[in-house]
Amino acid sequence: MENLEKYEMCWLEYKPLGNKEYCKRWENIIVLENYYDVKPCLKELKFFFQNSLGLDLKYHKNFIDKPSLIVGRLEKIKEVFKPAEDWNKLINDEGFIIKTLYFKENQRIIITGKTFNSLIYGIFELIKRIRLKEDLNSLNIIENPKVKFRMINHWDNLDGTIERGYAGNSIFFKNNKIIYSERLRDYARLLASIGINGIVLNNVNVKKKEVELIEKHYLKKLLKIAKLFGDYGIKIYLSINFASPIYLGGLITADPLNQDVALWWKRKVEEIYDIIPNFGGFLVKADSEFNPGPHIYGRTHADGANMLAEALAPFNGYVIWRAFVYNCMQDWRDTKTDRAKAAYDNFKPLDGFFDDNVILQIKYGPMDFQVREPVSPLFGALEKTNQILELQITQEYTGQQIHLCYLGTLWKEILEFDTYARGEGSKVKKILKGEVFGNKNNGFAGVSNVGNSVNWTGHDLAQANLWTFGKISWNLDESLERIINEWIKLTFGDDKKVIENISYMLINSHRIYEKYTTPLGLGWMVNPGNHFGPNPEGYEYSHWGTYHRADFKAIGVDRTSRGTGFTLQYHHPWREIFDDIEKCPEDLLLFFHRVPYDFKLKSGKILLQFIYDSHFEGVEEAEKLKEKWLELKGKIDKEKFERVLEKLNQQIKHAKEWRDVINTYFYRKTGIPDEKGRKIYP
Ligand code: GCV
Repeated sequence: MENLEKYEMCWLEYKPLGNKEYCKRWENIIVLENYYDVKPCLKELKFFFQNSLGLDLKYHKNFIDKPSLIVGRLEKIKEVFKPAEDWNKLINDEGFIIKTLYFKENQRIIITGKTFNSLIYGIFELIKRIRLKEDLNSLNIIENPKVKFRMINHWDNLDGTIERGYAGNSIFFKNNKIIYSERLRDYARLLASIGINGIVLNNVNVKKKEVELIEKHYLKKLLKIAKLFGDYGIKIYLSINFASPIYLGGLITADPLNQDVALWWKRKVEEIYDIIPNFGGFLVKADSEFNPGPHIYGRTHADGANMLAEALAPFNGYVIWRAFVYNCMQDWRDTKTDRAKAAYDNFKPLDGFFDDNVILQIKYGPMDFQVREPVSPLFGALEKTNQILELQITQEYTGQQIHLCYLGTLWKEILEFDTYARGEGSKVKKILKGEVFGNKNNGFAGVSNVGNSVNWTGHDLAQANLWTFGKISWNLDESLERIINEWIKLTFGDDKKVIENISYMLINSHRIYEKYTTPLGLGWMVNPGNHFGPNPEGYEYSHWGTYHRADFKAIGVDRTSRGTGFTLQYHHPWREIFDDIEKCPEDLLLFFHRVPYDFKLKSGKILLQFIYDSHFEGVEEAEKLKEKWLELKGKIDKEKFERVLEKLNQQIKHAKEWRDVINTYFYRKTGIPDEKGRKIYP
């Protein structure tokens, strides 16, 4: 087993707590299950008791006449205790119950649920509650995850690099080999503690060596990883190359309707499950950014996905098919072609044609994880298709884990977006919960921000993004205040000032980043390729386009019904709202409209002045983030404090660069000076 570098444990750092005496009465645990079936949870609890409480957890197979914790699935609990209400009805398959009760002459804390996953989540919850110093005498917790799929997507390559990774190299792969290390167990613990139940190990761009990951020699190695994650209730999935029958099978086609191709996949899937019985399924990026797919054979995405789904169905496996499909070589000078329309145009006509074990994975916006985009119109358009909301935890366009950019605020807005698909109240979160269209195989996928750096995420505060992703995937209605508060307490302790200042920093950071980079829904303006740093006319795939089409008079893309027609993909009243320059939410103005620089905004400012002001304010507010952090000196572990400070310094420097480059660009384009007379040239 390879030993990786030293690393910390994020929110699972079990530091000594002062409440040993209080917890001592809970050091006995009655385990109603076969020890090996619940070993990971028991080890977790034991480890926590030792490290944080200085207590030795004592296991018992039989009842004891002492206060005790009792762990077991509902079917086992029933043998020893009959609750007044039917607990079965209170929870779903992965839900759990933690209750403090008095029976058989002693106080007991029962941790139960229907499955082993429930017990894992229950144990982590109990540990959390003890660490948050909650009253153990009156626990009455009933928790159910609201969606079935809570997944992390790694964009890790076999050589150890990570596409859009900003926290070191892969913890799974190195030099075309699979790494098996204790660090993986710790990663599984971190993920299980936030309710994650699926992980895609490799990049969606499946090129070169990665195609081979579904070959026997790799599968055998992956088995160990699948077992390890399986211990924590997490299934592993793999991204596949749609043309694998050609690359690996020697066939001359990958046409999904060709019988040999279907048979090849059937055999391949049988082989996979033979080696890895708890395999989750495939993630597929097809017909996008040079990845092969069914289009080349004149077939649809449904043809492609269903062919794979049929092979996976006997094993309860899933095909997760990405909706991020667009023609990256499209000509941006053609004002009718619009990348924003692509996902809807590709997938809306296929609604109802996908098999039950196919899930469409849809990026939150119609473009590509920009700092702000409208919510993809596909949410609300697909009534008969299972859906996964894809969020990007890794900060590709949001500061690459050098800038502090907490994404929970943005994600909450996305979940609260009302699609009006079935009238008012058809929010994205309700669609995912299956409350609007009734699809149950829904969920979340978060593109991982984790690598082998000491703190896992590069920026210490970027851990909050991973934590929040798990928390909102579990409970889409959870308040951000609670999510943030708990994370800070578990990671940095419960000092009032620490909580106050870090909360401030997290809650405001996305808005601040947006202000000094690309406000008003502009997006992009980054260097092509690495997507970092300002480049107002940076355009990905050619030299003649810009994403915003700025000239000396106006900026923005007319995506209204009079322009590219993108607004028509939304339901009423969004269509009309987005269509109308006066009604369109200002933070998306330039996404939907082409606007002259002297257009008056609601504040009375002209557009250009808003852009100038926004960039100046953004920098000032980034400086304030640093002040807030400096106030915590002495209250935060020294190494962490210095690490974050270093990042904040870089952020401020870089924010100034953004401010100067963007403001100068507009000044040069328009010749309109800043009305406040501030220096625009760097
Ligand atoms: C993994 C964007 C990113 C790519 C990423 C792609 C995707 O284009 O820049 O790095 O590829 O999205 O989500 O497939």
